[in-house]
Amino acid sequence: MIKPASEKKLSHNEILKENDPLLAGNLAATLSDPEVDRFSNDDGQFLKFHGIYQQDDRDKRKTGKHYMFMIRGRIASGIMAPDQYRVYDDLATNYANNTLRLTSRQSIQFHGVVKTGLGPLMKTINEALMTTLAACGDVNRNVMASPTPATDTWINEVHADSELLSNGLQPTTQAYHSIWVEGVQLDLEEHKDHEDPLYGKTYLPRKFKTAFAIPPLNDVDLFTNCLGFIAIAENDKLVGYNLTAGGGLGMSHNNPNTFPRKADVIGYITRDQIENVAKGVLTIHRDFGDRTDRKHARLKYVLEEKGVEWFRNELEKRIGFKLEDAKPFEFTRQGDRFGWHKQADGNHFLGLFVEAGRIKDTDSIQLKTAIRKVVDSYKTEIRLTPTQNILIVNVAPESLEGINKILADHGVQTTHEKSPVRSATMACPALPTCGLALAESERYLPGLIDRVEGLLGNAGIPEEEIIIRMTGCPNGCARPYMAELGFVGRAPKKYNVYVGGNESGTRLNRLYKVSVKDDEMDELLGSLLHRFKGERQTDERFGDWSARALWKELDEQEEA
Ligand code: SRM
Ligand code: SF4
Repeated sequence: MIKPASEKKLSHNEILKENDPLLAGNLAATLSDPEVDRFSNDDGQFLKFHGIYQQDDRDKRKTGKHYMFMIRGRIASGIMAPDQYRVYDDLATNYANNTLRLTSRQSIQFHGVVKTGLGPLMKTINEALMTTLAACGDVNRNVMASPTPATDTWINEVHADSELLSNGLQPTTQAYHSIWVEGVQLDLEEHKDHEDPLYGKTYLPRKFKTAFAIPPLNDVDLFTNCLGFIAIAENDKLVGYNLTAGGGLGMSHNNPNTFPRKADVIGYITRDQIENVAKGVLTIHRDFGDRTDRKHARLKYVLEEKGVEWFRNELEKRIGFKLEDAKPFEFTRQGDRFGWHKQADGNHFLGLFVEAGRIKDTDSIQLKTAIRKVVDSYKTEIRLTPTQNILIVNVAPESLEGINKILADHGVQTTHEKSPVRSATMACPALPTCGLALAESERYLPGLIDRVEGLLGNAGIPEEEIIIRMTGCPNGCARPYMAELGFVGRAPKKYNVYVGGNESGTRLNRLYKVSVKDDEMDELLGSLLHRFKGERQTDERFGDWSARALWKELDEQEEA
């Protein structure tokens, strides 16, 4: 066992990593043991680095713990070739709960996989040359990048840079391959000195998140990432990136040491410098992040406490050159474009809204079957968006009609027939799978939006778009703190209500009301929407009105 150098005790996860830097635990042995339906709690921590969460069905807790697994892919920029999508779709049918859960970081999760299905599922993903390694854990996670091929001819270069970092920041442990592909338990004694060239023996103090944005679209919610790159083009050529660092949203109720934080703009770099710079930022987190308190261990707290000047100096020492000043940029919008649009190269893409990110078949809409038929018939590339939707891209003009027919035959709408307010929503999974959920989210938000649609109608603004996001706890997985109207679970049927985020994703919202009960929601939201209708300035959005009118009230309350 290592001896902590500081007065404070290292967190338990630090000891686990130090003692088993391969992250192998007892995983292979437990996996092949037919007598057990779960892994030990310590092995549960190692599983995360392999992209797996051990969960139990919280709907069934009254009858004991029913263990199951969530598996998350690592899919750089959310880009999937047709064959890769087909593998995911088959795995969802054969081993998970027959749904694919699109995530807020352009990935896909399987839910409800039992232990006997875990091995075959993981092996198949790897045999299809995909991976789940480092989709979770104290490492760099799935790298996000704007997926929308709308206007810029150089978007592919941004995707290449995103992939470069996705690969370049990957941990090197052999355990992943040996457990999930070869089914072999590594000899830990033999590998006890394994030291990852980038992460060292104990990896990062906490998760690390990276994203690339292409202004004016801020669809990746850039400022919520630990490390961010804002594409800068000159004469229609990508030349470099503004660098951002220190964003993150997770917090805990009643713990003022934890808070959402927007990233700072640090400087400008050229394209050839991104890997060196990314490693510099990541190793600052590795070396200065708080390893004694996992709630206070993200890079954002290093930036907050040591300051941007210190951070820039430390980074320049590590990368060996001075950063240029950031170049001008402007974000005007977040979110996805729905319906058919023309790509810069003359092909077409279709943006499809996926409610709460859940691709499934219901009696009225067979979304899962429809997407699969489109992919089978037209070999289309699928792109996952940062707001849990999908884009079907690179579609030749002559294929549009056939794709529209498949979708229509399965009840899937391709035009913006869903209300604008619904298509701007996101919810995290929460119950019954997430062990941290304090309230419902994915299962609750669609019904709440039915009510909001009614309230918008009553207020005389039925077509208003309001960016609404909900999470079942304050960890912020659907990025509720950037929403114009955010709901954060506090207890069953009780939510904290946040207001004042903006359309460009550049402003954190503020807590407006604490613990609003489900049966108080219509009155609160109805009165806010009526006020908004009456007080808004020309074309003012709900978030901007809230930041102007409601924040003033909050300031007055704080001063009183
Ligand atoms: Fe998250 C933990 C789901 C994006 C902040 N997140 C979890 C876990 C794994 C629960 C757990 O630790 O037991 C959730 C699994 C639930 C389930 O049943 O599937 C979970 N997070 C998700 C996803 C699936 C939400 C979604 O609706 O899409 C997202 C997966 C993204 C991916 O593909 O990698 C997801 N999580 C986020 C984001 C948004 C983002 O990254 O853009 C955040 C806020 C940004 C940030 O990191 O600060 C986020 N998740 C957290 C936190 C708080 C971390 C912190 O700094 O304190 C936790 C709790 C933890 O890590 O202990 C968490
Ligand atoms: Fe679970 Fe909370 Fe994340 Fe929702 S926000 S998925 S409840 S950890």
